[in-house]
Amino acid sequence: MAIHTALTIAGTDPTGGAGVQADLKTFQEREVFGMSVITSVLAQNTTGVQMINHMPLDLIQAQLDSVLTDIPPSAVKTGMIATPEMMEALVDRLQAVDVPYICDPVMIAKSGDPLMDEHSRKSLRETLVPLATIVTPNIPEASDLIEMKIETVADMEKAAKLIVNELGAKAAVIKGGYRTDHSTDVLFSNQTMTHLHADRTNTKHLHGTGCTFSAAITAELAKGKSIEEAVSIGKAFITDAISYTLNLGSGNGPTNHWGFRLKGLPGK
Ligand code: PXL
Repeated sequence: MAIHTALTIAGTDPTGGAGVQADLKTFQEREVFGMSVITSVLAQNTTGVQMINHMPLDLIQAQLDSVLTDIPPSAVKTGMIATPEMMEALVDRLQAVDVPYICDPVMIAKSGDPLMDEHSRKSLRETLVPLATIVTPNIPEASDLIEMKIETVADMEKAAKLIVNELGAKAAVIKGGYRTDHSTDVLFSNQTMTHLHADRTNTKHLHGTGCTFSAAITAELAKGKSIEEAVSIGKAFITDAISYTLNLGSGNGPTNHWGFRLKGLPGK
């Protein structure tokens, strides 16, 4: 049996709904061996972020070297990379690992707390995005990356195209979760535009949705699936994780990482 492995490079959430913890749970659910490099330790819960401590650059690099010299990942994902220095510290190693790389351009938490410093946005565009197999921004993040207002689905299409054609990523999926009318995601890959539809669930429990969606895509790319297949399975996975809500926490609660098992995924 082929063993598929995936590495997440990201920040933590002690309540387990977002960040590294959400990524590892999602990898496990998709039967991919999960590994992690921690960039920032956060004190946070469903009500917000209480404290953040960034790991020293040499410790981030040492964690990466520990993994990469021992267990090669079949795919790599980055989440919260808070400073330009951290981004620069990752570039050489990301270039050297010749596997799919999923860049989740994490900027703010669902609670509204900033997870990236102001000066990092330009660096993200210049360092990590050009290396990505796929970038997975929500509407505010895509807006920030390409410096345009995004209101309509046509704007989402334009943004996805620009992330590929101007910023140099291989593919981009703009997530529709921030819209109020429908949750259509827009994928631009192989010069083809695809719309992914899902019914909306009326819930405030959306903490970690971005991490979970991009981790599911990472797991499928680790298995050798195409970008289109991986995004389609990721969409089904996050839709079930949202709809089978757990109602945990007093604020914006986590998604249900085993939700898809309660219904089953297409093609599983
Ligand atoms: O989903 C964005 C995100 C990424 N990383 C960490 C987070 C969050 C959202 O809360 O906490 C550590």
